[in-house]
Amino acid sequence: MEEQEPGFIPYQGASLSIEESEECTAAYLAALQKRRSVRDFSTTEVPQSLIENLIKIAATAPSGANRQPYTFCAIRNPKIKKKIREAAEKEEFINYNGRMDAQWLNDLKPLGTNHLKPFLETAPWLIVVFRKGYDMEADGKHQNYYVQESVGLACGFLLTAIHQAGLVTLTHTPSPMAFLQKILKRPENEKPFLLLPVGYPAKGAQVPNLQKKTLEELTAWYL
Ligand code: IYR
Repeated sequence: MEEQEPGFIPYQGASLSIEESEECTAAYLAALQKRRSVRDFSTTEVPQSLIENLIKIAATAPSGANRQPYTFCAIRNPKIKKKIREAAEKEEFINYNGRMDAQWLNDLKPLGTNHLKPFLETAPWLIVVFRKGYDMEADGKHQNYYVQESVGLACGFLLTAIHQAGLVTLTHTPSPMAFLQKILKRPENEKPFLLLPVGYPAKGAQVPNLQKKTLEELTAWYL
């Protein structure tokens, strides 16, 4: 039997043949190529148990020193959603009317967005991800590491999980987002990172016809 280091356990990831890996990655690629940011939500309910699984999946992501420097606020309460929509639209109005420069506005044209964000009320759930620069513990502040990277990775896992669950979302960052901290009464060590409406797509939902970069554009090989 192999010697067990104290504090270590055997790695339990799947062991696949090359063929199985090829098949798996091809299937996963085909699935994720269908992922799109959707702004048109159905009001169909999504059970809390599903949201719980999505958050658990997000929390499997690696993080600096495994400190998981985030809080996921899952909001179904219509009054809170309304408050968030009103505050977000206020900021977005300023964004679209002076805060974003001409090039930015031009880059957004294909997306067909404006300051109105009805999805913040129609989507059955909003998940607001907060990043924690530090944790408050009984004996004071405890620092976190690579916070932006760690929270970004968890959000990436969350996005793929949402897609794989047959749900849709949209990475919404109604900058500045400080109002989220106030509305959700989050402590001083939590700063808003990302707002994700989560639900089913509306019947006939449409998305802009965008293309992803090719492998050649994205890759430099060193063989
Ligand atoms: N936050 C605004 C504008 C916006 C900015 C980017 I960068 C996008 O990729 C999409 C939108 C909004 O949500 O409308």
